[in-house]
Amino acid sequence: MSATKNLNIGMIGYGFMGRAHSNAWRKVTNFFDVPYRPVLKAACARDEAKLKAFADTWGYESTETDWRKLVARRDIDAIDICVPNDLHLEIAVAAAKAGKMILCEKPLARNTAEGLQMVKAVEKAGVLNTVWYNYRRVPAVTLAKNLVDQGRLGKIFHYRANFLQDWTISPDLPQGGTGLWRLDVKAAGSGVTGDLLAHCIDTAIWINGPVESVSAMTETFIKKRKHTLTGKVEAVGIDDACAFLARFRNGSLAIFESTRYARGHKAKYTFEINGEKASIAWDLHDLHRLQYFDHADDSVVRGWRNIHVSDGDQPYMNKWWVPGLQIGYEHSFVHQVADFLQAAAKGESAGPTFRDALETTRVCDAVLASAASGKWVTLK
Ligand code: SOE
Repeated sequence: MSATKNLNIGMIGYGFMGRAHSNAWRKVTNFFDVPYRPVLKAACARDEAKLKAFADTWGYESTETDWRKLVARRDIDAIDICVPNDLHLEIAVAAAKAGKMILCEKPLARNTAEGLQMVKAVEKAGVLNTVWYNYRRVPAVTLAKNLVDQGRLGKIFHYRANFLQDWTISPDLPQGGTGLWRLDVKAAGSGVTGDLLAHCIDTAIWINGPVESVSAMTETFIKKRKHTLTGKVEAVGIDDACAFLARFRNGSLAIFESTRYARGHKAKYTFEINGEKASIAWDLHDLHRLQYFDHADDSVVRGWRNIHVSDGDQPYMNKWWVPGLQIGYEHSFVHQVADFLQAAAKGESAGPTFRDALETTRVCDAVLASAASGKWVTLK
């Protein structure tokens, strides 16, 4: 299959994710045999000067300062939403009504009610959609999923995940505005639960199946921060840290922890899965490696294998360099674009779809409800 048709991209937002996604759109045809050639047609944001610089850097053909105008443009096929969470709903619903394909940055929405409206909008309009839970497409993580699906771990007993950071420890850090909207509950919806645990939950559901019930605790260590937009010191509404226990439908027990107060950790996402026959472990700081312990190994050499995921037989790796040469974080986004384009040619959405991602948001809401009530919450 070769890229015979253009797919015109309208990018909304130019922050960290705007860059990660733009890079993926640009790179994909250099490495993957995809049915569409993405064209960076227009970039959209409010700050005209910054937008112009972003558009020039990444090679966007045009700019818009009003997302409604971008969504209304007939020459745009797909809308890529890279703005704070409080704008996801309105943009996605408008884009769906305009018949655009939609790629939405995670988390899908601030809460289940918003997410449900987004799911209904894309399903009613019949538009292709996906949510950028990029870690699914780190080759070592995809390999973990494949090993579990092949039954190599047997019955799963335990799932354990962490996402640790330390960037909000200073009480002088304001909340709100560019770069700091994640600290403002109105813009973000929640703190580490929606921002970081959502990644862990997405991966966990994908690999280990549905979550049945959760019991959580949260803490807001810094209760008041100056708000960048109002200039006033305001109450902090986000969870700075969250830990929860979960039961999965397959009978396994799980423990999840996330914080922005783990001094020394910048983006320490790890998970470990223990099954009857084998265990696997992964660490974002060593993202190209998968740790694997197989109880069936001869006992004299049995032990944890440190798999360097760079062989052509391993997920996505035959598209990159030669065995032994690893890839990194940005490639997970390239993989999502490649899968999205392949699926689009068949008239399908690439996972996680809005509906898949809604499940993660439902678990996040259950976690926050449990932390508020101090009780176990069952997901219906
Ligand atoms: C927060 O610091 C953040 O950038 C998240 O928003 C991303 O989703 C995560 O991948 C890295 O950390």
